[in-house]
Amino acid sequence: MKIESCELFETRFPMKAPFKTSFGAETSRRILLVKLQGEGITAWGECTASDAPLYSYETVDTCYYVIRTFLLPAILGKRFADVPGFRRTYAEIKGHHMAKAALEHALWDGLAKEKGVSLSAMMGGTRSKAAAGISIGIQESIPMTIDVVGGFLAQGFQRIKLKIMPGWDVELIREVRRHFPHIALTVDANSAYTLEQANIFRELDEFGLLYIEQPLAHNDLIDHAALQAMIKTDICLDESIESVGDARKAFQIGAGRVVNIKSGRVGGGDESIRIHNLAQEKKVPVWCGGMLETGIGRAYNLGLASLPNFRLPADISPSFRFYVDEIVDPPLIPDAMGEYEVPQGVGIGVEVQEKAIQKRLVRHERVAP
Ligand code: OSB
Ligand code: MG
Repeated sequence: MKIESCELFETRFPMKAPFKTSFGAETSRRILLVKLQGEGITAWGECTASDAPLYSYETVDTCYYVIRTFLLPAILGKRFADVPGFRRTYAEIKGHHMAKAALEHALWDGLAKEKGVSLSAMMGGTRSKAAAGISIGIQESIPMTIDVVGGFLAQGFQRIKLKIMPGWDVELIREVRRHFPHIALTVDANSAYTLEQANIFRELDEFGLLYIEQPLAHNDLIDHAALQAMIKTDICLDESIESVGDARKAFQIGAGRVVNIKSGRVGGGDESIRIHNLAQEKKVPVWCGGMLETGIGRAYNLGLASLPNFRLPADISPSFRFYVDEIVDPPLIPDAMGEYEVPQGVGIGVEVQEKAIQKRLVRHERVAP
């Protein structure tokens, strides 16, 4: 695909209810969308950065800046036959994975459209369905959490993930487990604890969790290894894995036994596949995480989640759960068994509704060489 122009759409989508994690609550979500065009092809990517640098150091504004100032000058006007060639043009730029991934995701969509295949086929996907799990933010009370969990189970979600933080952990999980003794249950601390609090994870050990996601800081691989040696439950790494190199080191020292792959966090689909393949070789299951994406990002995630070693349910809920606006057609919705059909149309397999994006537009720019 030849990159003849890039449009940046900075949007703000109101959320139906706040999504609260150990690092804060979001009540609306600023989302940066990118559109690449060339030789009759239109391709879309979604940036997974948030408003504030709480999940990682990247933000909507740092991504906008890095894309506009450094990445677009490297790629505009050039033709790319594959993703590795695209990545090489900006390989010297350190970090800023979410900024890079927004463009790289769009290139995957564009190349798949050029070849006339689905994103799933182009990435090496082998499944036509992906299991849906759900991530539940911190609620006001334990009884409210139990109601919310019951509601999502009734909708078919195959795995429940509860956000935890100090003071909202052992009691919560004890009660949820008492109500739902047999469900696939996980927790996500988003880095809220330190190794000194290992006793909390020893207590959580008794509840048969599928895994404990990112208990310690994003840069504490060694402490994760120490914690993993102290507890029975598998640790799943999210924030700690920013590259295949991080995954190699984590596996080498036993810092975790499961990986949450978020393509934005690792710089895109190419790096996601490398992590997927290494994990498969090491017999480590992976699953596809989420960053409250719109239908564009969720469609992309479904393509990725169709690869063979994505063996655990994904954090992919339908966009109507968070947003009043739907920006893709058809909307992506799991069936009553908690399974998504992996889109089989060309590229991301959904039609982007630009009018719906216009409604929530904050800033727009078209850049051409
Ligand atoms: O840690 O997995 C996380 C959302 C925003 C930031 C971090 C995380 C999340 C989620 C995913 O839990 C929720 C979703 O996209 O459905
Ligand atoms: Mg997480």
